[in-house]
Amino acid sequence: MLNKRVEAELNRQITAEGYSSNLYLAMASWLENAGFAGSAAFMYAHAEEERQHMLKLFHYVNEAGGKAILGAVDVAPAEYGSYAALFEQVMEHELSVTAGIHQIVDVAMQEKDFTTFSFVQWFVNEQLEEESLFRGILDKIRMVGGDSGRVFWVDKELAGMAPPAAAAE
Ligand code: OFO
Repeated sequence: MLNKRVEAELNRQITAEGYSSNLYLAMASWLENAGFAGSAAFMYAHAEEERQHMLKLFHYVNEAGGKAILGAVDVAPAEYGSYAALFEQVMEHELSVTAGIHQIVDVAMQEKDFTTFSFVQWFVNEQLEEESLFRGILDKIRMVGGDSGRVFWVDKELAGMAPPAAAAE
């Protein structure tokens, strides 16, 4: 049986990953409307990836003898101000997701739930990768000083980072 405190943490994270997916979908829409096709494709793909994170947790909770529940997912903002401001918000968001993952690790340790502790290491590593990915994108944006013309160069770079199917649409 899954420890109740651990189960509550995992379900909280399921909802958080659901919000990540919503947020990146909303950001993809903003980017597409602003003419940043490459970044929009990248964000559409990333929204899908967040949904996969949500499902990975969802299946684990049920497999471990708990009950997976997707809670109410907040509506993501429709406005982001500027290309640079949007990616600043992504970074901030990923840092909050990392904190949520670390909280699961902490509670799993407290409850001596070594199975969940082991399972959640995948997410610990994934967050390291995501933070590094978005920090790299922010560095590029800062390099061009947020200049609207030159920011399209960053957009082209992101087009190359989106999976082919997303970039083709
Ligand atoms: Fe689920 O990794 Fe980003 O949020």
